[in-house]
Amino acid sequence: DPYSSDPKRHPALKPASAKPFNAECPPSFLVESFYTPNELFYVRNHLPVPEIDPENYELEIYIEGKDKTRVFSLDELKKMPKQTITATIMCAGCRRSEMTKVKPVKGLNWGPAAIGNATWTGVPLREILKLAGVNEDDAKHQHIQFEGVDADVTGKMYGASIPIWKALDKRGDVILAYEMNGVPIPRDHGFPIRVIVPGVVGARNVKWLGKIVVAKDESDSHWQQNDYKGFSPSTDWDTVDFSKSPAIQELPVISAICQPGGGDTVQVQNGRITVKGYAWSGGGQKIVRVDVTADGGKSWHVAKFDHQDSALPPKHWAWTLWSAEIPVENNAKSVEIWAKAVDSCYNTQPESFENIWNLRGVLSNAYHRVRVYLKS
Ligand code: MTE
Ligand code: MO
Repeated sequence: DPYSSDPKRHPALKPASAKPFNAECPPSFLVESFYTPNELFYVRNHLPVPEIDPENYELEIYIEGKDKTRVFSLDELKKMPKQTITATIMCAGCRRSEMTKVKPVKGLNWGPAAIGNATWTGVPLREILKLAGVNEDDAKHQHIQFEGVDADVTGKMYGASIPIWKALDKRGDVILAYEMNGVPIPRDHGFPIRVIVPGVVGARNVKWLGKIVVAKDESDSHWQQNDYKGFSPSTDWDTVDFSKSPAIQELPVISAICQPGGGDTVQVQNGRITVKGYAWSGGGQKIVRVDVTADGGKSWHVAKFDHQDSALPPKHWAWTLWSAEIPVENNAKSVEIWAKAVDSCYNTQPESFENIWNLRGVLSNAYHRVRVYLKS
């Protein structure tokens, strides 16, 4: 069993798949802390968790067109000037289970908790690239490819890439992280080194980083080329052409109600119920407003921000935790609560899933709707 040396997980992580391990915590836990505890942070593994001896760890950097590779040990990386950022990481398939209700899609049945927020400490990628000899003005290099050391039975490694501007721009804040929330990155999240590409879909945040290639082209990995792309609702498995859609990088704005959960019974106090959730947008955009309704949009209530990072867009990488006290109709037995967020580009969420449905169930960011029962 290639998964026999996978780490032990917290019992609150309910597996969507056991081998490889994929799991999220109950959504209500997410709003308990701005920094998601490491042991509750969702896990999305495509392959077995590799066993890496930090003493012998090596990160290889290869620049296409040069005949030498540069190698860094973990010690060397840790001795370099470090940077800490707060960044939310989200899987492209977060909230896929709602899109599936329109029509089945292929993918793990994620709820709203395939997302987490943490501090990440490490070396800025651009410093490493400069040391390795990357020339910013050399137009023949357009992408930075990342390769994990996790491999399938044929020896193929997990891989992804990002455009080179994101890696070289000081404002991009891409780091080779060795700490998550102040401790060495746990094995499930990429020990000993993981690239953090803030504002960009989880899939490009490659864990167990083994190799970086400065290249003309995008990564040719399955996950860059034939997965993690969006399509029209009319595209089906007979007509899909993965080469025609760009790989997802920056994610669109999303929000979710985490407390109460769907089907919960809620105490009404002074004619109101309390609702809590998160909101986040990709590309370093900040959340500027969250609207909540309990009457199908006849009246919208602006949520209060319980925790928001002070960083300005387009460097606002962390989620916003919000809450709202919403009036409910007298003697109503149940209500449906909706939430939608607005980011600093004034982008907002689509109303329903019908017109954003796609065969992989990614970018599933329609209004979040939760039906709850009321107790007076
Ligand atoms: N990196 C490697 N090496 N192998 C993987 O399977 N999964 C990716 C990304 N990096 C993956 C990877 C995907 S799809 C996501 S959503 C995030 O890691 C999940 O990160 P997490 O498990 O730390 O939450
Ligand atoms: Mo993902």
